[in-house]
Amino acid sequence: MAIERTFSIVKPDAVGANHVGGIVAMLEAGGLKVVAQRMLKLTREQAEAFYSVHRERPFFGALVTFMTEGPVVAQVLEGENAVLRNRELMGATDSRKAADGTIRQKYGTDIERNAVHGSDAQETARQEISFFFTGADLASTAR
Ligand code: 3AN
Repeated sequence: MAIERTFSIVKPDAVGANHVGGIVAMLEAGGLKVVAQRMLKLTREQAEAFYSVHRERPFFGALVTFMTEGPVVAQVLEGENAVLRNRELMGATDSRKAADGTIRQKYGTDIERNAVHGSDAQETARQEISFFFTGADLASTAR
């Protein structure tokens, strides 16, 4: 099994509701290890850049407003098949449709306020990790 890294964000809804610990507990119980983590409040420019793939979508403005309403926790997670494993633990994008036992079902509200972000592929994970973390942040966690 391949040990991978993926990128995760605990979104402002979940940080504001004090669910950071609960979410980290679910990630860890699911086999993922937090190897880097920082809290920050995204600027509008950062949120627009991070979600630039969605720039033309009708929900883009609302998504950026939501992601900047309060602090987020950005994380690098490591484990076997980490990208896919994290997607499984997160559940469906729309919290109303997410399966029982998933993070989005437990801590999210709807398709926008869905508690967590997780990379959708290894290449995206690499890009998203480098958006938020420097080599120095990650150096001490090298295996
Ligand atoms: P995921 O986060 O599950 O990979 P994406 O990449 O399709 O989902 O969407 C990125 C983010 O955009 C979602 N996490 C969600 O917050 C928001 N989003 C996606 N579709 C919608 C929608 N129809 N209305 C509002 N927000 C949406």
